[in-house]
Amino acid sequence: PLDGGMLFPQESSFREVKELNGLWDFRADGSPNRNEGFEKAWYKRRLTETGPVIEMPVPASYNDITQDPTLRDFIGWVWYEREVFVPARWISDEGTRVVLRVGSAHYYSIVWVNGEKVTEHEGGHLPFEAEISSLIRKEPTKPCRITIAVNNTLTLETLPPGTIQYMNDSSRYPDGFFVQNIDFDFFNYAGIHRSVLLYTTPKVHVDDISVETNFMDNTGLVRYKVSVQGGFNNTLNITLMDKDGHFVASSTGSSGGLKVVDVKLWWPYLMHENPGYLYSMKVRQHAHRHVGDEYTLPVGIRTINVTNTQFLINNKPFYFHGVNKHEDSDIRGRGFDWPLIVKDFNLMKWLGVNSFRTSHYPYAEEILQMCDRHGIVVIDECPGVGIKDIRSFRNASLSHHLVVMDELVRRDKNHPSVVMWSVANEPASEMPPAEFYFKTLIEHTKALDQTRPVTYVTIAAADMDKGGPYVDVVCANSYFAWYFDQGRLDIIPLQLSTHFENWYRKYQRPIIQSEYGADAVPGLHMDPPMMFTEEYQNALLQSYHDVFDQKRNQYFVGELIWNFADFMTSQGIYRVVGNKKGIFTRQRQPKAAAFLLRKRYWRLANETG
Ligand code: GCB
Repeated sequence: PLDGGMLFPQESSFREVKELNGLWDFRADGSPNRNEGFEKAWYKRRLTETGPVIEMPVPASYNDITQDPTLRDFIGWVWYEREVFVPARWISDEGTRVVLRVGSAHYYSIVWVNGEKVTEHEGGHLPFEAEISSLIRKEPTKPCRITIAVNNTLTLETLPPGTIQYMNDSSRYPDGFFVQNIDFDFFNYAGIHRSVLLYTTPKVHVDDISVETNFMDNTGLVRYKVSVQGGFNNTLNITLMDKDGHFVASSTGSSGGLKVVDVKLWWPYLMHENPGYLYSMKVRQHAHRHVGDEYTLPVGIRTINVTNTQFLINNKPFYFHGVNKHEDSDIRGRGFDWPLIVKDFNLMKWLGVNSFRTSHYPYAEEILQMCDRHGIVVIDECPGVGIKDIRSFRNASLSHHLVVMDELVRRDKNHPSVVMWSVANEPASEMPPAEFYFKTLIEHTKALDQTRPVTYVTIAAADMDKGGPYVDVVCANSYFAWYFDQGRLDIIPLQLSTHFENWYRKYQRPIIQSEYGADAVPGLHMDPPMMFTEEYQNALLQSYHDVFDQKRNQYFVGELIWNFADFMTSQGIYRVVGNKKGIFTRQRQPKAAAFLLRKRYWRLANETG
């Protein structure tokens, strides 16, 4: 189990937050073994003293920031550094705990403060932190120097996996030439992707909170658990307030239940006129002669259940009409960007989207918080993508995958918008070791969270898929008339119906079309439709929709288009400057398909409630 909680940093009368975003000093370690930074201990002095640096924005992927193709395609360690003044009151008050937190960095990170290593973390897309209180008190008047080394090298044990291939044919490649092979379809953007923060808590502090919600008739129930660290004999007061700040219920102690009369449930957008209703749960901690602490958690009261044929939210059938996304945009790569996030929410609402999947990795917490508030339903996916090589099913890979699920559930467990976990995307689930792998992974995830269904997204056929017996909902991708039977739109009705029937007959589980789509280069037109034109994308979607509508009243519970927007991939003959299956361009302008989908989604919103 993980050591401690990972509450989203928050300001209160007892806590402060200081953002360290902006320009950092930066250097990629271009030495042949990529190891000069460690050999020469770059973290011991200022980065400017050990060689040339450039300015690098944080948060952002570093790949598309400069004009240098070697940095775009760089593999190995890059070094970030900046100095920060820590407020004197944080240093002088021994009762203040100072924490350094990185929202995410891809892929492997090591962090030093004033030359002393404070933490390291494996994996992008999830936060990590280190308490640095005693360190900064050693040299109270000096600015504090933060160094972060980040390595994007993927191996068979990383998530996603990858391999490095050395090209030894000296008649074709220079000495030391290597490539990184990956089996997933998006650019392996790297760097510090989310905010770096310093934040404080009191020494005795609320470390973690978990809530589980339920209701019966008009009465809601919030069961909670709070853990406190840094001291003994604490008193905990829990108060639940409604949206207007009115008192609803209270309790004391580290675990218990709160009863909510005349409960206002958390409903998805378009299902109810008050979507995304959130109560606030204020957790107050005080101990004799110690400063108190206070943390407020937004709480949505709702239930999730799955039957053989339905996905139920608050006991009502929910139909997913939504999108798959990426954290991806021009220049920033995967870097956190508020204008982009808010624009994407506005586009999703324009489309009538009620749900999305965080393909193919956990998204920023700020995005999930928006989903909570707006009532947008989320399938929360871990970075288990591109698991195609049989060696990626070995124990070392599985162990890391389990840890990633621990970290993901720890971070996202309290979001009402998250209704299902996806432990992987399109693994080689037809291979024999996949059965044990997915059985273990899914059981593990269910043990971490008993309130949400668990799935992985498959591309395998029902009779081949080894993990099928363990998922609660079948999430099936298919690319009929695209990767197979290219150009033959007429085969879709037959192939898609057969595919669904096979899955349902075998497992009697609800089915979601978790991906389908076609590339369209914006502005390319042809009628009758041809592949890569806007007309072909439209016609393909339309044929899929016809089948969805036939199955909708049976066991078919959702459709998620691939993809919301065009996104960057590695270079290859299948991709014309990235994947063009977006219904919006990468710059978020609509293709014809966006209008088709908008019409459909608003119709579905009216029909499915
Ligand atoms: C898939 C993958 C997705 C790709 C998509 C495509 O099945 O899950 O990551 O981008 O197909 O366009 O090939």
